[in-house]
Amino acid sequence: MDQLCRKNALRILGAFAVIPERDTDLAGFQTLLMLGPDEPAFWSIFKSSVEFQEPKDPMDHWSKRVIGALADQLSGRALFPSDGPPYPPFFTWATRTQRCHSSPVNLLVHDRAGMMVSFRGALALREAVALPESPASPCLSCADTPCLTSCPVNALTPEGYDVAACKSHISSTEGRECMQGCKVRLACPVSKTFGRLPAQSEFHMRAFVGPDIT
Ligand code: B12
Repeated sequence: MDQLCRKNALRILGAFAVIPERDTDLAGFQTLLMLGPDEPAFWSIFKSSVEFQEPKDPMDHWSKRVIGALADQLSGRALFPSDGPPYPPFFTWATRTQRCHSSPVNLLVHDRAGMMVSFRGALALREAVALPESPASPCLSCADTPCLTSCPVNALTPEGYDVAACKSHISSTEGRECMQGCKVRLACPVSKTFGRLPAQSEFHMRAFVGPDIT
């Protein structure tokens, strides 16, 4: 399964066993796999795809084609974070894999991707899959907690996320550097080893801010 995902520049970032009484939207499936980009290979594969040329939501369209095909091949079902509102609960699902945890500023942190974790989709499988033990949250051994002090406008705090303050700063000249990737997410010691390319981070930040930025 991992090989199949990696051929498509995706990695299994975690999985959990479906609980029928709780996961009523996943009736008939036993396992949920959560898929994210295989860095740094992902960006060059995406850039050479037909979807990259599309003017709107090219990465979501790429994800639907590639993860949709994987689901067909495995007789499973593909689910996408952008399908909403209402959105499928990717944040909660991520924590259920026990490989993602809520960081001190709420954003997710993953054992290998750190706070740069993101999902391209999830695959619901009909069969039960043996799941490995999960490592503890990297935040438990993080002495400096740079995520708490790295946002220039203090938009990400334990109390929540000030979306307006974040957007207004990164749209201004002073906020240029944030366009290369959120400083909070990049400050996470685990994120530093993940290999996400600045060009890919900029692509996401542009999508987040919207078209009003030059
Ligand atoms: C709406 C949304 C946003 C909104 C609102 C966020 C907010 N105020 O909470 C906006 C547009 C602002 C946003 C921004 C970003 N988001 Co967002 N977002 C979502 C989305 C589509 C839906 C969340 C939701 O409402 N779910 C519905 C509820 C019912 O489900 P839930 O998952 O159980 O809800 C939990 C979360 O909302 C969580 N939560 C609580 N506080 C916060 C704070 C933040 C900042 C986030 C992200 C989540 C979060 O608590 C809820 C209960 O457990 C999810 C994808 C998804 N389908 O879940 C991505 C998602 C949470 N976002 C993600 C990302 C990557 C981002 C950005 C970093 C994008 C970027 N620039 O690259 C930015 C953050 C800004 C920055 N500094 O870089 C990632 C997770 C990243 C992480 N490490 O945690 C997700 C999972 C999408 C993905 N494809 O992987 N996002």
